[in-house]
Amino acid sequence: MAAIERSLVLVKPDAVRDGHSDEIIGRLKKLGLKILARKKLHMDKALAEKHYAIHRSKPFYKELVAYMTSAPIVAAVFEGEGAVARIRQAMGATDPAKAEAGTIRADFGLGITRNAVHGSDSTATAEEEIRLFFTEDEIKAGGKR
Ligand code: IDP
Ligand code: MG
Repeated sequence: MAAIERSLVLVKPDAVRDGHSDEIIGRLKKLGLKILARKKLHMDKALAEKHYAIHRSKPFYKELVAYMTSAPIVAAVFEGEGAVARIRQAMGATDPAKAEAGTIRADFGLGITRNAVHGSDSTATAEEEIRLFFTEDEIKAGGKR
């Protein structure tokens, strides 16, 4: 049996703008994962730079930070057995053009930067990312669902 894990999911700006947040969050809930907190927010540059710090030296970093701060996103904390890998699988490959049919990125991604969704890539980064976006009180209270 896989361990109980938490993962941070972000619905990216275009997907929020186009009204896909509930569908995307709903697909992840259908995996049997529990949602511990959810809120809509507009990321500022400092938050985006912290969240994507690992990509600071990549050629796409500036564009990525500009994109993620361009309009509101929806952030959510999921919990469940093997949540990190199961969410990554449901998301599909980073490039929507290469994502498997039926995955969130294949269905809603508009390009490699505008790829609809973020999901933590390990349990360690999940905990770091969750702390950037949510206070413990928000998680206990369930945030705004
Ligand atoms: P991931 O989101 O699938 O984990 P990462 O490699 O961690 O992919 O990249 C973080 C984000 O940066 C991606 O979700 C995507 O929005 C953007 N990105 C990644 N690679 C590229 C690229 O080659 N060009 C433009 N944007 C990219
Ligand atoms: Mg990543």
